[in-house]
Amino acid sequence: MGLDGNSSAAGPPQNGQERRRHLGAGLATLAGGVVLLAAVIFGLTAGVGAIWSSVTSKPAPVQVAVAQGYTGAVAPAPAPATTTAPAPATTTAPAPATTTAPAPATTTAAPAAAGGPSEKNEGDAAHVTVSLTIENIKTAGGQQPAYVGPNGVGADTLFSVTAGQSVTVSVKNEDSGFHTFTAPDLGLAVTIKPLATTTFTFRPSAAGSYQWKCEIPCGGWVMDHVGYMTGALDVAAAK
Ligand SMILES: [Cu+2]
Repeated sequence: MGLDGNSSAAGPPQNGQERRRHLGAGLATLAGGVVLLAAVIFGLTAGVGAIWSSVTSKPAPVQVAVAQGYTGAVAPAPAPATTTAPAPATTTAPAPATTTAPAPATTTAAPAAAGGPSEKNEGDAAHVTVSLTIENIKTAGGQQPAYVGPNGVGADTLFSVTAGQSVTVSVKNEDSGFHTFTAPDLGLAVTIKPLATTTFTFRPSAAGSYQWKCEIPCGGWVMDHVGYMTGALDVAAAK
C-alpha cells in the first residue's frame, strides 16, 4: 500500500529508491524462500529418516521372526522324540506277542507229546499174557499130569515176567482132575478146573525167583520133581 502510494506520488525520479526497496523485498523473499526450502528439506529429510528408520526397524522384527523360525526349526528335536517313541513301541509290542505265543504252544505240545506216547508204551509193555497147559505125560512114575510152559515140560523156570507188569496167565487143563496154581509169595492160590481153561491176572511188584506148586495130590512123581507140579517163576527187575 505504502509503496504503491509513494511510487505513484514520486514518479520516475524515485526509481532508485524503488529499486532498492524492490531489491530488499526480493532479498527478503529469497531469504524466506530459502528458509522455507530448508524447512521443507529438513522436513523431508526428517520424514524420509522416519520412513527409513521405520523401514530399517521393520527388518529387525523380521530377523527376530526368522530367529524364532529357527527356534521352531530347532524344535525338530521333538521330531526325533517322535521317531524314538515309535521305535520302542514297535519293539515292545512284537516282543511280548512273540514270547507269549510260543510259550503256551510249546507248553501244550510238550505235555501232549510226552504223556501220549509214554502211556501207550507203558500200556503195551505193562501187560503180558502167559499161556500154560496141563498135559498127561509119561514119567518114571507112570502117566501123570504136568504143567507145560513156554520153556517146555520139566523146565526149572515155568515162565518169566517183569516187575510192575500186569500178567495174565491162561491155563488150559487137558487133565480130567482139579489142580491149583499156588505161589504164596505172589499171593496166588488159583483153582484150575478139569478139562477147561482158567485165566487169572497178577502184578508182581518185586523182582525175584518165586516158588509155585499144585496143592492137590495129583501124582507122586510130578509133585516131587521141579518143572512138573512144582517149580519156580522168574520176575525180572523193571527196566
Ligand atoms: Cu496137580
